[in-house]
Amino acid sequence: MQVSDITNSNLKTWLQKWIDLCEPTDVVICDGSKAQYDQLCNMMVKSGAFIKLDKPANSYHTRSDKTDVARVEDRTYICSARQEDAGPTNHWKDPKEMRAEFDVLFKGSMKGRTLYVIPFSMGPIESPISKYGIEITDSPYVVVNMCIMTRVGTAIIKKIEAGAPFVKCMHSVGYPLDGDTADVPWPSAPVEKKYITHFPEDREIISFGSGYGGNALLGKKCFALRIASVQARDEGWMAEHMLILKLTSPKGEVKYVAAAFPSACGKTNLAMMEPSIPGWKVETIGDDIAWMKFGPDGQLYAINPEAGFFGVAPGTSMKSNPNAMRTINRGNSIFTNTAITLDGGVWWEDHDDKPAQLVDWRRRPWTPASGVKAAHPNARFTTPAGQCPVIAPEWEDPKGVPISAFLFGGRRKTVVPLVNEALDWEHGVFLGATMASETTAANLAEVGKLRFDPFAMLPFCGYHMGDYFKHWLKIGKKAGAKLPKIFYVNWFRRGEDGHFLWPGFGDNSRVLEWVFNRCNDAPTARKTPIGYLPAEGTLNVKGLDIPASDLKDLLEVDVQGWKAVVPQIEEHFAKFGDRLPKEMMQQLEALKARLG
Ligand code: GTP
Ligand code: SPV
Ligand code: MN
Repeated sequence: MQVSDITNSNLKTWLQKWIDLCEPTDVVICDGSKAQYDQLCNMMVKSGAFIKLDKPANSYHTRSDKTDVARVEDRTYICSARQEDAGPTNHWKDPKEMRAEFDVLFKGSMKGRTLYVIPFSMGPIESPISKYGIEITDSPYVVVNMCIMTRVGTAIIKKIEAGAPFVKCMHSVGYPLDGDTADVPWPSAPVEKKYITHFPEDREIISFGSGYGGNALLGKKCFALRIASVQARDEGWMAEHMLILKLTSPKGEVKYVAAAFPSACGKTNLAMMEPSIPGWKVETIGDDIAWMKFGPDGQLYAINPEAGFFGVAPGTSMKSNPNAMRTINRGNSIFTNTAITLDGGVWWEDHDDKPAQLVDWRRRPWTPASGVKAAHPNARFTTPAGQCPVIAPEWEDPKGVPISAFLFGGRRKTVVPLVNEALDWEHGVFLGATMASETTAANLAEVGKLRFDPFAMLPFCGYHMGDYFKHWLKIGKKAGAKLPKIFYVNWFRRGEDGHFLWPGFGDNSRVLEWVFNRCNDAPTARKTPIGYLPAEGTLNVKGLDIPASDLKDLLEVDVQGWKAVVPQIEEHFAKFGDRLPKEMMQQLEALKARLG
């Protein structure tokens, strides 16, 4: 298929505009076929951008430029027509000025390169919850990753020709091959030239200068969260930074749970966990993003808009996440910024193997004595969701799965208990709005700093966060809605000596069991000033080797600690001015009163 075969004038005009501006040598429309995927991978092996691994099968390794290793929140903009619509938590640029700047930046930006057109669907092509996009990119790395992460195919162009709307996604690594410029294994632009921009009114994304992850795979955070959150607000549904899991009890009863944790805070791990408690089963629907709409029965139905996992590699092992290891060991995966072993495999910190020698992500020889990390902390694997051994059979069901519970959580060394159930929906929205977490390597900035990250959406909400809280409240008021119960969890509480109080990973099934029972109205909770906590002896700790004092700390309400948090919440809420829903201040006042 060629651009000249396209008849939809909206699509054709948009494509031709960028082709004319970027001046690529070639234009290729991607068809999502295995033959095209293999051909692009082989091409990158020849150019030195990819290394074909000996294991897993049909897998590749690549290393980014050392400056292009994570999302760049400081270079991410919401270019809404009015600045106030981007809100206090987003960077904003005037859309006209931004587009004018892009006319300069993109001029000739693809010289010497191929421009790829990627037609993709977020969600199963025929699902009423799914949406389509077209990504233009000059990065073959982006093409092959999009082929794993989304559903790529020319069938989407047919849908658009038949009138389906689509999100315009424009991407260039910003490294033209003009004059004598030689290509490099990972082309990108310096950080001050990087722009990850969103035009919410136009349902359009323009990204320049980075080839990494969410900066470049535009179906993921840019579309499925920032643009989709605006569409969801306008159309009455939800686009959330949430995993979706299927939980089956020993009696065979099924519930679906969605959980919002910030980047690198445990979504992939929880989504495919192996329960440590007998008889319980966890299966995966999605590990990063949930799109949810009300069904006729008043339930919220969720789909995973993605088709693959772009997971954090460091920390992943047979001990922490065996099902992720099994997924990637089935092959067909891409490893970015991990280390490689001398026998053609991959390695990262806390991997099961203990090699004596490696090549690190910076291409340097590495031994355990090197004193540096062999893999970048935000090294990632890209792997097809369909080959996860515990993927739920219904993971591609076009109608989605009914959600019984939402979990919110993050990394909190202190104060926040292991699990806490909201008193009601509005209190649950308050818990989401006041979520805070220690920052991780998923963003290019300081790691380990506590920041408010409402609903794990701080970097991903495409509009004013105060209006986003309002949207959550509105969802709770829908007539006839059967709302999920809301819980707040924290796997990352530490003791004074720094050790994790909770073993986490498979033992998080113990918390899921409590959540499951609470969804069936089990009388296993005690009411506290912050919400419902497990009543004495109702959290299943059978077979768990945990000091009684750690368990006590995990399940106690730290009243003094919460009182100290109140002024921080006040300061956090003040940012939203008159767009903060009054219910949030009422919730804060009620919390203060309950704390005494
Ligand atoms: P994104 O893909 O960035 O959105 O991240 P994610 O939320 O999917 O995080 P992921 O599951 O990849 O976990 C990130 C890190 O947290 C890994 O290094 C894990 O080992 C660690 N982690 C996950 N679950 C737990 C847990 O229950 N306890 C502890 N202590 N660490 C955990
Ligand atoms: C995240 O940072 O939340 C991710 C990785 O899931 S990225 O795709 O780079 O956004
Ligand atoms: Mn994520």
